[in-house]
Amino acid sequence: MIAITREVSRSIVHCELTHLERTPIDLEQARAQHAEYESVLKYLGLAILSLPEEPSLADSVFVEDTALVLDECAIILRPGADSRKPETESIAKVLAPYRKLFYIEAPARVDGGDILRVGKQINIGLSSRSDTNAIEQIQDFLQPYGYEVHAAMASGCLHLKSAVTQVAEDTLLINPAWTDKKNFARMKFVEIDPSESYAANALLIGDTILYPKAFPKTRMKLEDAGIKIAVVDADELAKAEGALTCCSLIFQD
Ligand code: CIR
Repeated sequence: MIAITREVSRSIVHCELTHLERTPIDLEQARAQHAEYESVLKYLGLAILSLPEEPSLADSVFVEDTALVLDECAIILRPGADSRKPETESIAKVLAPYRKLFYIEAPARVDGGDILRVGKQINIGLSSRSDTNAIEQIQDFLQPYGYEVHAAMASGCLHLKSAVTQVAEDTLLINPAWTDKKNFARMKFVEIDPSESYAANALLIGDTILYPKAFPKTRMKLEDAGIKIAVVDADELAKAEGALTCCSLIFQD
């Protein structure tokens, strides 16, 4: 398995913010935490394809928003924020040797953070960054490969994956205030602790999740559910509204 990552941009202080107030971000600390994230991925057996910094693209560390990579193909997305649209060009070049590429055409918009794949089910959040035009294009691209593509409600948060992520083959971690369990038939759920609103974003690799240090109460619930956890400190990029799934694109080489 390969994980594409990208060094934190020196312009991260100018990142897009939707639900958070701007607070100072320590670049060195953000880079150190990002390096720790890459080491944990490496420890879990992934090969890291680490891309150089994009000095003028503030949010470019959040590579997840630029593409959807599946076993059969990859879709180059069209991020909802204008400042982020140029991020896709270099990612398309990196993915081209590995996958047949499809491209979301303007004016459709979709961020990878809104796309939750569970097996052959692709759930896409209708957030402020993603629209139904993009969902229709993704449906057309993926129908020949047997994927079912559905819209899912997400409100009060930046992306669908701020509200729900997969933590085991049959289990989702969910913040029910931001999305509805009814979107996800046949799955079991672990609910976040209500005092930890941002706790629903975990990154599943094999049978282990990477999980932020910042949410100990929800972590206890995950441990009680028998989930294996590798804890990482992700506080600095959380100030840019980034979580753990956002910082990589993971696929089978
Ligand atoms: C943005 O607003 O686009 C960035 N500051 C954060 C993006 C986080 N990405 C993600 O959750 N997939």
